[in-house]
Amino acid sequence: RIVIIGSNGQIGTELAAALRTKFGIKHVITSDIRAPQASNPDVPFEIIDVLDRKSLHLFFTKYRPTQVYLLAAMLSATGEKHPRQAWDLNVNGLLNVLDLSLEYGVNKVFWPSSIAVFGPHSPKVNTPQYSVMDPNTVYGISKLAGERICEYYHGRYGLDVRSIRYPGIISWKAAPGGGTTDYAIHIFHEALKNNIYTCFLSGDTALPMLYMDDAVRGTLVLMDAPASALSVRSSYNLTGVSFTPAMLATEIRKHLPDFIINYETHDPRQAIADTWPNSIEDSAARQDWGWKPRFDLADITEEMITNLKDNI
Ligand code: VAH
Repeated sequence: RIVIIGSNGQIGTELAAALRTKFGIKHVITSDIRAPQASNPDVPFEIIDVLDRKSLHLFFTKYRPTQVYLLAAMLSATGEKHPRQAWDLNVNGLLNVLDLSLEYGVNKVFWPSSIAVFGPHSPKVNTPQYSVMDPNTVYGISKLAGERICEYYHGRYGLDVRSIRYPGIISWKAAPGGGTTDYAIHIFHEALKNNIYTCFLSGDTALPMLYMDDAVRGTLVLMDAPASALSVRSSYNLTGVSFTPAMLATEIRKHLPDFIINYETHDPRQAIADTWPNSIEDSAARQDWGWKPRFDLADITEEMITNLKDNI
């Protein structure tokens, strides 16, 4: 059985769908802190608070998962508003899941890290797998700590926990949750609705990004790779494409010629984005498990506009 904790989120929603396709709907148990908006009686779902060890214990006893995907987290922008909660959820939630995965003999665990683990003194361009890492958001600090904990549980206890440093992820099916890269999603909704968007990052803020289909496919390829192939047990660098809001606006104008973008100049998310890499080097993932992105900026823009214009 496959268990997903945090299945209502932007990534969890699509990872759950992909896992159901792969393993069968009855073998994938979804869970989150509250019921999903559109609940489907055919889909096994449980309300789980990853910080409630007792109910988590009962959950593991009931389902005895062979694989666990822990997607519950508080992202960068929200985490700066609630730092203690972000630390607690992101770190103690991970520890709870790793301990129970050990206790119940779970075969494989997936836990997402983020390019937010890099900081002001990390190289900005083609940031390498191993690098100076001085994150200064609670989210980034918690993800860096989580990477160290995952590597420790693998090294000391042999737990097969695997991780990817996701860049900003762009998707249209489920709303993003409080991230700094979310402008790259909001912009499509605003462009299609109002033909104008006020971006909370400056036009020249380059960030590494990944289309959701690439992120989900990469996650499943990593989870299927033989353990012997994996040289990284902290978290793999991964990226699809790097672009700035200005570059994205130019690409959108190929579909919506009159689209206008404005820039806010004092949003707190700018200070967060300025500490992150402009681009990422992901050769370890390419060498160890054959990673290769399929969606470039033009593909992402085409996908987002095609799929959103019918929904808006
Ligand atoms: C965030 N979307 O903005 C997340 C992600 C690299 C960015 O971690 O916080």
